[in-house]
Amino acid sequence: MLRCRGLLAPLVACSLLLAAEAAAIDAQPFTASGTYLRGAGEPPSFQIGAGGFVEEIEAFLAGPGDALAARLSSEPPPAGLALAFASILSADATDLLLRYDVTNTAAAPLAGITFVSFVDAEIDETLNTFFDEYAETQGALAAGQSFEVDEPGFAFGDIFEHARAAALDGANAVPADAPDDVSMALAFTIASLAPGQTARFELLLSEDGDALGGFRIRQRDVDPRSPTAITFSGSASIVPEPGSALLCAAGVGLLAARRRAARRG
Ligand SMILES: [Ca+2]
Ligand SMILES: [Ca+2]
Ligand SMILES: [Ca+2]
Ligand SMILES: [Ca+2]
Repeated sequence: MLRCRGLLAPLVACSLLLAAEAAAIDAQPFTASGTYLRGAGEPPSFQIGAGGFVEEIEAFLAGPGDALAARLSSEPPPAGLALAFASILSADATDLLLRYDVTNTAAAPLAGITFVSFVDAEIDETLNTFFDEYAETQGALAAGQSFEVDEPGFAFGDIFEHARAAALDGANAVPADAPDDVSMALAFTIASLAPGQTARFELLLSEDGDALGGFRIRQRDVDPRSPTAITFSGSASIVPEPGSALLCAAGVGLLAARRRAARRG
């Protein structure tokens, strides 16, 4: 099924010049669930590097056995899961961290939770279109991690359907020798989440090549006038529970007290 794309917003020459001079990330407001969609007819404003602009950031979350993931821009998390989102821009504004904390609010462990992050960005769309771009991947996927690069589903790509199904195909369908409209997705599956436990999914969008974990996708433009590269990477982890951290600190304190007592004795 094809998706709709809004008409390209016309940009006046002076704003293009400004965009070309500016670097760094100028993130625009996210929804509470950590998604973003450029308003129809609005000029691009969520900037990455000199010429990159985010069109859409979507997130999907699938619970145990779900055939379709919840699309978090418009749907609540699956039953038994709670979501908290935060975005953190590095001090030099070159890296934007998206942090999705997913907590098991059910009474029983939940097995097989998959989180998918989908990013559609364009590089110098007004200079050379959004479909003269390609992606390259580097490094090795972590256990439980998967990826996909494809046209975002307005023409031929199946990435958005795969993200919705929480089943990415692990292929780059827009490599350097077949440039088109690039979109990127990363997915992480957590084998089991105990009651009260929180899984943390962190995604990084970088304009200077920084990455999280051992795997990264880099979006580029074939036009030598467009040197912007957008690097997308991520990682998943289990957040240590405050209770266990406190217990651990208490245990260390007790041990130190016993050592002191032993020395005195
Ligand atoms: Ca950086
Ligand atoms: Ca382009
Ligand atoms: Ca695909
Ligand atoms: Ca794109």
